[in-house]
Amino acid sequence: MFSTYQLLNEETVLSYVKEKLPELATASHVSVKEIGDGNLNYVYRIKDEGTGQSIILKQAGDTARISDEFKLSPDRNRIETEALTLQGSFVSDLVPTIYFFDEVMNCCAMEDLGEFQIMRQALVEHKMFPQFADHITTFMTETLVRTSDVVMPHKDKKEQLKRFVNPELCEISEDLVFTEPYYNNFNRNEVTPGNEAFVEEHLYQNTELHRHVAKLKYTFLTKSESLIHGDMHTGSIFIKEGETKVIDPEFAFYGPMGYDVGNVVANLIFAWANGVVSQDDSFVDWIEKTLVEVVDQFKEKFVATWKNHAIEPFAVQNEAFVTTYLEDVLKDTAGMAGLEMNRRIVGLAKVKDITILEGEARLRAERLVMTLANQFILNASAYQTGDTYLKALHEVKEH
Ligand code: SR1
Ligand code: MG
Repeated sequence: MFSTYQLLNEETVLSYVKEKLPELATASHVSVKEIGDGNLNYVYRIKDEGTGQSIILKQAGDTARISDEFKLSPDRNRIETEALTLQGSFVSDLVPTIYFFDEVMNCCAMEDLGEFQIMRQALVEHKMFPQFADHITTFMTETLVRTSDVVMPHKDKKEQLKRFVNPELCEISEDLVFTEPYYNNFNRNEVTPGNEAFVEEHLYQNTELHRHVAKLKYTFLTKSESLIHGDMHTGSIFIKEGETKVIDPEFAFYGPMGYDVGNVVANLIFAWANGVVSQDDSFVDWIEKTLVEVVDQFKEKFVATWKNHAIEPFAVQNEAFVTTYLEDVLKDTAGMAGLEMNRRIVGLAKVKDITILEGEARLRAERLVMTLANQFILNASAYQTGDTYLKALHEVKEH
């Protein structure tokens, strides 16, 4: 019945999973609920109400859920499945388990992370997770260093790179992250009334900034460094006390490591800006501590992973190479963080940490984010430690 591709709905999904998973075919009451709240796909929770067991089924359509104007190959579901499988081979505790992938229907079934919460929502509620920095830095260093030329035989890496060519999803980022927020002639931008003059001066008319943004865009286009997640914001992270799972790597491709690390930094800063304007000092303190830990633990674990797994002769024999390499990754990180920050304020895909705020609080939070973003982009090589970020946050907060 499902031998050709069709977009499932709450009715047809039940017949589909019963065909795929015979154990569900005999269950007396199976419930289905579409629970997707992302921009691209359809996500169903399928639950055997008798046993209480459930799975998640994720299907890609041929347009983005957020808007038909994005025509996208449903092959992104294969990329997501293969990326999760590969990441799971390095850090099985930090990703959901995949049960099956169906290349005809462009869907995959995976572990239901029912008791977890999407991290962005948890941060909007000012919840704190002391182990997050440890978990996310393990995820990033393991997945980024171990898929790079430092660790993989170069020919194997090139083979893998082919499997992760992801032109349409990369194009979304090229447009939404690297281009549109810097010009006022893109109708997908939406500037909050009250911040128009700020955006005009600091983003749209800032040719010196544009020079740096162009350089970062070309880093994204050309630096096939590692298999990156490609969309590592806090909406792509499930979290609960003591556990973290990174989901949704459908934007994965061989790109610059700093894009992932920068996304994590940027999304912590959205939560920080929310905390600052809401005057929640203990939440702000936790975010600042976490940001410092993310940068510093990333550095430490990067070196350790490199030392444990490197096979590239220069990486093995030249002690100083790792330091030089890491400096570049951290420079990319700061620049990419700045780009993610500006685009979430001005561009199409905004973030709840900021949009939930009202009036002057939202305007101030946006200006805090854009001010820091431009500093990170313009002076990217200065951000080599957690403390350099902390200093920037404190200065802009006092200003
Ligand atoms: C059209 S997709 C908009 C955004 O949602 C995804 O999660 C990516 O961040 C993308 O930029
Ligand atoms: Mg996503």
